[in-house]
Amino acid sequence: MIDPAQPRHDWTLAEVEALFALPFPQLVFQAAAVHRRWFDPSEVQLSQLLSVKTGGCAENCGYCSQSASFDTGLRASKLMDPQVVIAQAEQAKAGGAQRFCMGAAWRELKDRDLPKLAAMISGVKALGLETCATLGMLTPAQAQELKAAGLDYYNHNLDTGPDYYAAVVTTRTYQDRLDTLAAVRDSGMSTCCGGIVGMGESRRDRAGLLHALATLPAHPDSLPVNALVPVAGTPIGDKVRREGELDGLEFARTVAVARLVCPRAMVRLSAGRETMSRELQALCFLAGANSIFVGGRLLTTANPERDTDAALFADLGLRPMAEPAPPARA
Ligand code: SAM
Ligand code: DTB
Ligand code: SF4
Repeated sequence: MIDPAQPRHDWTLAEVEALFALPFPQLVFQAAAVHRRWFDPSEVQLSQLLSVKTGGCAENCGYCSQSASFDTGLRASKLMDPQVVIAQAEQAKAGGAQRFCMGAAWRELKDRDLPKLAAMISGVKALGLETCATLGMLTPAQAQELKAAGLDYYNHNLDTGPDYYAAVVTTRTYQDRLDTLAAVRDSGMSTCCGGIVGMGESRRDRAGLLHALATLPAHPDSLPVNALVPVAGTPIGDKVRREGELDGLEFARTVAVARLVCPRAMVRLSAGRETMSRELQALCFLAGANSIFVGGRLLTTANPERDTDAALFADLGLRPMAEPAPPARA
């Protein structure tokens, strides 16, 4: 008999769409059951972000405040000094973060920046934090150097389903993203890969994204589900501000399907929590989300303050994950 909680890599798009089409209570019940099979559902992994190089990015991702193609009023800045980053990581750790994620608004990593990044990464790791970075496209050699510097996770999102991708970004291909993910996997680093929901895509596109993730050679160890933060001045942000945001129930469905198709991944309730009700967040935790970003800032936009999340956790009986689970290569 097929065990629905065992990781599979042979999902068909039709099967993923069928999960989306389940009656909502049935979908959430199934996802909650699978969640319990692999994790303690009261535990949530806590990551904190820092933008170590902001703005002026050469890519044209239609949702992004940091693309040089759009006027979002954001001030670009240079790569931060490692000591400044390490000091911020220390504060993040003192505030309860378990993983520290350094983000740079780059199309691809340049070799000349590697020494500074290596100093940053090894300094953050020496604090006893898990390390993560998101620096754009990587070559296999660069992935190996980052791994050698002490990088545990690399974040690189597929962002949306393959059919909607060209409506989001035209300066790189889906295959470019898949190639970087392969370089990360081959280096032995853990992968953090997910996407954005609420960019005007169809349910089939959301299923397409989760199908692409579930049929990778290895499931993502961490799977961020971002709710679009509609940034004024970006084409997708402006369109969503005019036409309305995605229904919360559909967002919760996406979280539940992510849990079902990648059962051992840390499913992260990522961007968009600042404007999400406590009730919707609770529903997402029930539907299998078990990771969040903490601290009042994501990269360039707001996130709930620490005490707001502490109150939510107290009211829901949730607690930070005791020992971050070892990456589950499924
Ligand atoms: N430049 C690198 C890259 O794109 O891979 C790393 C940084 S980029 C900001 C990381 C991810 O943040 C994107 O892939 C996207 O999924 C997410 N993101 C960016 N802007 C967002 C927004 N306005 N709302 C939701 N998610 C967003
Ligand atoms: C991910 O999937 N979400 C994070 C992280 N990976 C790098 C970024 C969210 C960014 C939200 C918009 C901003 O703050 O600029
Ligand atoms: Fe650049 Fe990343 Fe923003 Fe795209 S999402 S414009 S690659 S910073």
